[in-house]
Parts: sequence; structure tokens; C-alpha cells
Amino acid sequence: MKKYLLLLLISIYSFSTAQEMEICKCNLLKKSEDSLNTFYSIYKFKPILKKNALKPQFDYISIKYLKKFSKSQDILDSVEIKINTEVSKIAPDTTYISYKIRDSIERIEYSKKYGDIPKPVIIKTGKLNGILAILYRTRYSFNPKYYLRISSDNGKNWKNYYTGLEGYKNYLFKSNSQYPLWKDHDNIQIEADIVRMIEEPLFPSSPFPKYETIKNNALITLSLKEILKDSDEDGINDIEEKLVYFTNPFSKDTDNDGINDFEDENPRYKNLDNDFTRLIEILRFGDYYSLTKNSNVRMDEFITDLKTVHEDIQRQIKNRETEFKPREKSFLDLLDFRVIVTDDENIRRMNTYGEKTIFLTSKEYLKYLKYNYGISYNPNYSRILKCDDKKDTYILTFDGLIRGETYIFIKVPEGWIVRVGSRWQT
Ligand SMILES: [Ca+2]
Ligand SMILES: [Ca+2]
Ligand SMILES: [Ca+2]
Repeated sequence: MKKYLLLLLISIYSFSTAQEMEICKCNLLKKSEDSLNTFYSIYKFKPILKKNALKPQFDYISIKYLKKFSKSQDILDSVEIKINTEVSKIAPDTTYISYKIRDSIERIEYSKKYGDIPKPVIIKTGKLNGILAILYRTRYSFNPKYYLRISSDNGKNWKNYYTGLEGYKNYLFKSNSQYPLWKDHDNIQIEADIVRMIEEPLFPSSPFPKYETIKNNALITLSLKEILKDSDEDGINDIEEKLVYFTNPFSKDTDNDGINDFEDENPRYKNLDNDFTRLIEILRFGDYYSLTKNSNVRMDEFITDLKTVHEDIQRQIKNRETEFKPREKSFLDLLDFRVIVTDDENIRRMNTYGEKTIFLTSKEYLKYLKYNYGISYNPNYSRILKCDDKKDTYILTFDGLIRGETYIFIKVPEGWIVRVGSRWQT
């Protein structure tokens, strides 16, 4: 009788454990600290203190406050005005048409350039003793970054320098500043509002963060000595290598693969090509896993065939480009990148198909967040771990901006059987 009771208890217990645990028992995953889940579960957004926002972020920055200053509310975004004017002429529920309008106006406006920088992103230009400078911001809407582009030969050649500053963190540079950009040969200056984020973006309900202005009359001076330092002359200044890319500021080619840090789409890790990298590439780049046998969109179980993964993904990308014509590439596109957080060596070395990607370990990511806004939208992969109780079976968790999944992979002669164990979505 006792024996039956025990059996009954065991069966109740195993029935109530999570579905993926039935397929895969993995102690390492339970103990693992490389998933950011724990980090997110205790993370709570808190605005930085006002007094900290007022402190200069780096020692090459100095701030003074002006009696007479330009007002940021007088800055007109001429591209947005043009778009709104055109969109207001159509029926309110035609999202697709308004998207088309936005796209066509942006294509025209962003093709107007000063040097090689599209005019809409330029904050201010200046010339001193024949040296041209452009202060501009990148287009990424969550964390636009401020850069300086400089030419000593009247615009023939330009060099690019990250200022270490992100839009809104904590300076909103003013394009209507009355002060000349060059303060003197060693310093540039720009008027700014000092702001702090008071509400984080929340997807998908409120995708834009909210800000509060703390001071509206600052004049920020940036000392060029630090900003112009590009020790290894790979085109990325030391500040950006240290704070953004986590590449080696003293090596042109951090991962030693023959491609220089600036052009390398995965500058920190040499690409690998094995069954694991191909599998992750299918999950990440295969359109809705369509590179699989008998596949429906987002099936919970499918078999991957690994032989032609690279060619298949490339073909999908080509097809997409004929459907949606990509915009003319500008210099700004070269500064665009993604961050993927993972402690898995194979995932860090996957092919990224033209998407500049910075792979960071979970530890590095916490450092990255000190200088870059990034909470909640950079995807995180756990390590691919072997299940303790099954042969050739592995488990992986993925958490992204609006969805997350746990995968179980089983190695079979033709490729992998992939099971989606559990899934969340906002
Ligand atoms: Ca460099
Ligand atoms: Ca470098
Ligand atoms: Ca390289």
C-alpha cells in the first residue's frame, strides 16, 4: 500500500513540473547566472538623482550656465513637420499609407547631406582655422549617440569621433544654439538642456521613454584632447571602443580575423561554422523558422536541415530586399549596431548576415548599461546546455524585447529536432 502511495506522489510531482523539465533535466541551467532573468526580475527603473545628472559625466566635459540661452522648445524638427503635414491629409486609419509617406519623405530628407552626414541629424557645424566640424546624433530612437565628424582638408576626408554622450543621457544638445561650435582650437561647445529619464519605454504599450528637464540653460564644453584619441587608428576612437564596442583600443583588429574593427560586423569574435552556430542562425535569421522541414510558421516542433543554412538565409534576405527596397546606405548605417547578450561561445561566433552585432557577456552587459541605455531591449541567450538525463539533447533560453522562449534541441543525423518548451510574449 505504501508503495502505491509513493508512486502516486511521484507521478503527481512529475506531472506538476514544467513541461521542458520532462524533456530535459538540466541542473546547470537552474544554477546558471548567465541568463539575465534574475537581473530583470529584481531590476526596477529609478531615475538618476538630479544632482548626479548635473555632474559632468566625464572629466573632459565642463558645464556652465548661461543668462541668455536658446530654448529647446523653439527647435523645429522640419522632417517631422513635413511628415505630419502630409499624413494629416489622409484618412486617420491608413497606417500603411502613412508609413509609406514617412518613408518617402525620410528618403528625400536624409539624402541631403553636409559632408557625408544627412542634414536632419546634424546639430551644429563649425569651421575654425580651416578645420570643419559637424556635431550630429545617430538615428536610433532609444539611445541616439552624439558624434563629432572632423575634416582638415575642406571636406575631402572626414574622421569620426564618439563624444561618449547619448541623447537624453543627460544632455539634449540644441541645434538652435547661438554659440559657435568651436570654442577654440582644443574645445567645442554646445548649448544643452540637462535632462533625466523619468519613465522607461515599455513595450509595446509606450515605446518611448519620458524625460524631465532639470536645467535649460547649460553650455557644455567638450575638450577634444580625449575625444580625438584613436590610438590604433582603426577609425573608432578610444572612448567608443571602451564604452560602446568593448573592442581593443590598441588593436585595429580585435578578433584577428583580418577585418578591421570598424568594418567588422562582429568585431569581437571570429565567426565559427558548426552545428550549433547554424542552429542559432536559423532561429535568429531564418524567417519564422522557415528553413525547416515541414515547417509551419512558429511551430512548436520542427526539424532543421543544416546543410544549406547560409545560402538559404542569404536568399531570404535577398527576397526581402526586393519586397522592401532598402534605403541608400549612408555613413550613419555603419554606426548602427545590435547588442546580443550571451555567455555562449558558439552563439557569440555565429554569422550575423550583414547586421553589425556586438556580443557581450552578461557581466560585460552590466558595464555596458552604465554608459549606454539598453535595459529590456537587447536580446539575451543563455548558454546552450546539455540535458543531464538525455543523450544529444540540449536546452537554451532566449529572452527578447517582446517575447522569450525556451528551446530543447535534439541532435539527429540530418540536423536538429527543435522543440519550443515554453514561451512568453507581452
Ligand atoms: Ca581605435
Ligand atoms: Ca580597435
Ligand atoms: Ca576583426
